[in-house]
Amino acid sequence: DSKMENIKNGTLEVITEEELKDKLQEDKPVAYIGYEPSGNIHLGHAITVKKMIEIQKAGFHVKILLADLHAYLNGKGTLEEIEEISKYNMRCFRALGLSEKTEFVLGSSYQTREDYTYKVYELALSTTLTRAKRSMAQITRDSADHKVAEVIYPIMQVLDMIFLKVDLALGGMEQRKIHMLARESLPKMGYKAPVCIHTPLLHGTDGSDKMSSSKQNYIAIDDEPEVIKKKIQKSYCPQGVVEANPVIEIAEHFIFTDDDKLLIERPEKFGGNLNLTQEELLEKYSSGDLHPMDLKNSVTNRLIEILEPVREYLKSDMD
Ligand code: IYR
Repeated sequence: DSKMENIKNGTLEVITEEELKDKLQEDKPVAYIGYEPSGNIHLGHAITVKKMIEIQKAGFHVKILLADLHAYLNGKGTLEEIEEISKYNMRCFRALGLSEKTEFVLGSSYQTREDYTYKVYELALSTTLTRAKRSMAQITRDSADHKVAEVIYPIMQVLDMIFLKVDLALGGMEQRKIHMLARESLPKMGYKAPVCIHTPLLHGTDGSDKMSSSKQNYIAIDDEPEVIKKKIQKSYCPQGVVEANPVIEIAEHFIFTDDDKLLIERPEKFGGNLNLTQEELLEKYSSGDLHPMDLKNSVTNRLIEILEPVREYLKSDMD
C-alpha cells in the first residue's frame, strides 16, 4: 500500500492502478524505460530516473533500454557515435542512484534478430499510418520532411515490451500515445500489455514545452556550478507565474522531493529570509510577493548541492 503510494507520487497517471496492485504481489516483476542515448543527460531525464529508483525500491527488477536504434531512426547520428554515447549514459544513470542490480540493455543487441524483425512486419501490417505518426508527435525530431523511419520507431518500441518481458513501462507524458498503442496491440498479438506510468514533462529553461538535449534549454545533470548558475539566471521565470515556470518546477521535482522547506535568503530591506514549504512557495510566488531573482538564487544554490554527488561520481568514474 505504501509501495503503491510511493510509485504514484508525483506521476500524472498509472494505467491502471488495479494492474499495478497485482504486479506488486508478483515475485520479481520487471519494469523498464528506454532512452535514446544522448550526449546531454539533463533534469528531464532525471525525473524519470528518480521515479525508476522508487519503482526499484518497491521490488521491481529494472531494465534500462539504451535505445540506440531508436536514436538512429530519429536522426541522432551514426550507430557508432550513438553506441559511444550510450556508455556515457549508463554511467549517468548509475550516478543518479540506480542500484547495482539495474540491468542495461542495448537495443541493437536484440532488435535485429530474426524473430524481432518478423514481429516488426506483423505489427506494421495492423497499425495505421495515422496512428503511428500521431504517436510520434512529441518524440520525433522537428523536421519538415517526415521519413519512413518515424513510423518504424513506435512499432519497435511496442515490441521492446515483448522482448524485454516487461510488466511495467515508465515514461514521460510524451510517450503516452506509444504506450497506448502497445496496450491495444499487444493483447491482439497474444501478449499481456504492461502497466504504463507517465511522469510530467519539465519545461525548458527557455519556457518551451519540453526540456530537450537538442534545444539548448536544459540543465545537464553534470553541469558545473557556474553553468547551473548562469542557466538558471537566464531562465524563463515571470514574476507571479507558477505555471510552466521551469524554476518552480525544479524546486518541485528536485528540492521538495528531498527537503521539506526551501530557504530563501533576502536582504532585510527586501523582506528578509523566508523558509517555505512547497505550498507556501507556490502561494507566495503566485501572489507576486517573491521576486524571481530571489527564487532563482535559492533554487540555484540548492540544486548545485543536490547535483554534487552526481558530478563527483561522473568525474571519479572517468577512465
Ligand atoms: N521513445 C523514447 C525512447 C524509447 C523508449 C522506449 I520505453 C523504447 O522501448 C524504445 C525507445 C524517447 O523518446 O526517448
